[in-house]
Amino acid sequence: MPNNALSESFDNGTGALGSAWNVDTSTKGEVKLSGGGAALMEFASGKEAGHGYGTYTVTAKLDGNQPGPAILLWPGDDKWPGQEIDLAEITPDGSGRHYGTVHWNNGGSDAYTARVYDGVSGRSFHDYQLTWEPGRITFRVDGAEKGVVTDHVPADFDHGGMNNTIGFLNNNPNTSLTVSHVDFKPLGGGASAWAPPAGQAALQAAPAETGTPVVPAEASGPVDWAALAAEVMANYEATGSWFI
Ligand SMILES: [Ca+2]
Repeated sequence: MPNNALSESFDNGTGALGSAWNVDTSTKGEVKLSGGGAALMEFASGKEAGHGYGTYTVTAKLDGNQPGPAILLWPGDDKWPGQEIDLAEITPDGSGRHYGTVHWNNGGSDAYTARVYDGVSGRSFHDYQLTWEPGRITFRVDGAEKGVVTDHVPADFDHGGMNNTIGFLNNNPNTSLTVSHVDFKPLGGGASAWAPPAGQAALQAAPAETGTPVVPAEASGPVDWAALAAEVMANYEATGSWFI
């Protein structure tokens, strides 16, 4: 599968994202994931599935101040621990802060580095953006740079590595994730023609800054999607299908 551009407005249900579980499509133009287990994802059918180098922009609203919602790029081969890259999750410290991560398989164990999106509040729509290019992943929110990762950046399928599929999860009854648009432009494909609708994600005049790496205090517990990913894998191994 080529590294195709994607623009999904959710005007027709879950649209281009083919694997859905407990997704509320009752509001035209958006999808909502809430409750203890909901997921929406492109099919992770192999290393060439999904997308590679380029810019991913997701207009979404995260509600809650506990881990639960995730905007993520799941490994194309559906194997975890592995090449998971997350555009947005909520920190486990009760602050309601959002952060992005780059995961890798460290000899069979999950390892990751995170960047906290300082100054970003939940309960309103933001444009969460990730640019994946050779040796560098840049996180932005509403156009403002929030962090850069240059270690453990994977190569995409076209460059000898693996692509990732776009996905959304929510696994906490106290949180929810509402997504109104997904846009992907391959690297070198030119500027995005799509602009967020007024009122959904007003650009914020936040200063550009580099996010703070999350250090072992947050790495000591089951932060992130380890438990969920294990469940995903158990289900996948049992049924051959991706679901939580
Ligand atoms: Ca929409």
